[in-house]
Amino acid sequence: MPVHNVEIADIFEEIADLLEIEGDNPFRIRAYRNAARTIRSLGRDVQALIEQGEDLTRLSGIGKDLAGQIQEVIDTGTTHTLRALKQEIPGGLADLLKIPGLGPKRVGIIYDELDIKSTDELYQAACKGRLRSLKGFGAKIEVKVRTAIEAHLQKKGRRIKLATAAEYAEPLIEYLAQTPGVLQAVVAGSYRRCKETVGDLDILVTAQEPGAVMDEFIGYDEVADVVSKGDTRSTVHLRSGLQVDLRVVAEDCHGAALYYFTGSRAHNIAVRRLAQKHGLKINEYGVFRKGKRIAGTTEESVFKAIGLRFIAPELRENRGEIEAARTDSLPTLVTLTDLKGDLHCHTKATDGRCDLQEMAQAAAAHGLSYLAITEHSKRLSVTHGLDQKRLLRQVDEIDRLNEKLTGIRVFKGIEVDILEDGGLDLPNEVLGRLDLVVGAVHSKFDLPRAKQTRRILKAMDHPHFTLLAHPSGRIIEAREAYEVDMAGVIRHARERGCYLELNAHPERLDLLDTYCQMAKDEGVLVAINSDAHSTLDFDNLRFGIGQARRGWLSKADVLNTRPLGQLRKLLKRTM
Ligand code: DGT
Ligand code: CA
Ligand code: CA
Repeated sequence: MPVHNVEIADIFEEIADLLEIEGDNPFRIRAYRNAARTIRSLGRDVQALIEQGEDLTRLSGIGKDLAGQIQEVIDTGTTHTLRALKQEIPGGLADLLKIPGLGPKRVGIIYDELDIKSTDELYQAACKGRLRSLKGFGAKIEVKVRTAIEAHLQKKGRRIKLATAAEYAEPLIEYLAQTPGVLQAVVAGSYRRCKETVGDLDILVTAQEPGAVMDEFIGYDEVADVVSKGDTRSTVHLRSGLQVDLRVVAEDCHGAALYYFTGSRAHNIAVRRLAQKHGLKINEYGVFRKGKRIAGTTEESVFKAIGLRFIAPELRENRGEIEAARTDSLPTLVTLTDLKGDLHCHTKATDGRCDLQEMAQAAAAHGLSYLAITEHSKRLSVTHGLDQKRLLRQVDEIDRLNEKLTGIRVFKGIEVDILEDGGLDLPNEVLGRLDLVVGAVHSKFDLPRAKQTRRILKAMDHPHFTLLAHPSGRIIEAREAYEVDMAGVIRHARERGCYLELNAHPERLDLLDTYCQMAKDEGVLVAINSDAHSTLDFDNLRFGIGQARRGWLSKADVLNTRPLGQLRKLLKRTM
């Protein structure tokens, strides 16, 4: 049975949680968390890598022991470490860690003092006011815990990250496509629109015989339960809990059905209204005039019939795309092959896993002609961030490497911490020797909006500042964006001649789509960067491209679509 990266990452995360409650060695805990993060964000299936004979210890944060545990998960579905921990610690305690305001220390106290072992028990205790008197707690935390649990209870179903959904969708599509009689299998819905998270997978199959496809579908070995099974539509849950909706249509309805099930709902409704104005009816079977079908075999035919240019799926959110399609003013969206380079990555020198040359060659193998090395700066000590001396040593190393390499140019950069007062974590003289300076907020996420905004604007005023990394600071489904006036940040970037990053890491996808649009309107270029920590991470660029397309960006709006010579000029600050 296939084991997915998320499943392995979840196991490591759970081990780390349990170790933390036990008060285990912080380094050991961090090792599990780092490994989980690496695996979660890999562009490829770990299991497939093993089958191809790849050495897992080449991945960021994976040593011999963890590689062995990964193999164990693939072979047995779990690890002995996790089993042992679960015997020691009540299972519900790990869930408590997910509640905002509760770290392992507080969870330990709750368990020791009140014998609370589950979210339910915790909720009851919070409602009765029993938490506030515990050591290290207080009324404020008690309210926070209560409202967090309430919010969690209200949340219907979990959304999953696009990259995680891809891990499930790709093998399933391959499986369905191989079923006899199937002409085509595609994922529609929010997945096709490249939304950063998806609620479920909507799969559309074109086939002559729906019945046979449905039997194959529910027989897929990852299906845990069948919610409904009909002739043309069925719904199942996979083992992970992910819901999959399948529709089977005849070949001549493929376009209309694909269009309908790609959505978004808001887009569909607006288009249907427009069609009605022209005396047309549009549904999942086709476009009709006075009961006569005039289109529906392809999506293109549907658009044509209602007088619209083809709208890329990523734009179908009813945010102006229909009017643009009507007036032929849609942007030509950026594609993966437009990218000429990558301006943000890490090596072994800090928290990356591969050396300079390996990263450069991997970038070249991905068709890139330049790569900026941008290690963390010293303040981010957990990553072994560079101080002045180590950075200058790396600068020399890159100079030597560039003399040797052909086909790829390595730029000297840094991902420098933006300090609380807007200063940068390394002195001017050093930053001035680099090709680019990527500034990033890694601390004090909770500053008030005005202060956070001032901090970032001030960092941009710095003469060597080039690019603002992951501008909102959010981690999808895990950490909210910090409060900041993004419109102000974008305007300031234009005034100062700096750029914004769209970080393609699957957990970030930051710049957000609506801000991409804002940057484009203001004429501020966006750099789509992998933030690679290993040679495999360049695969993540495709998710950055998806997000950029949702943000209406064209090739011209993206900094690193520029060829080397032009890019070099753009990296020079003139303001
Ligand atoms: P999700 O799953 O929450 O990430 O979002 P979607 O957009 O994939 O939504 P989903 O799975 O409920 O439905 C897939 C598509 O099917 C949706 O984007 C548009 C279409 N659709 C579903 N229900 C309706 C409906 O009641 N009216 C219209 N016009 N379209 C619908
Ligand atoms: Ca969906
Ligand atoms: Ca659905």
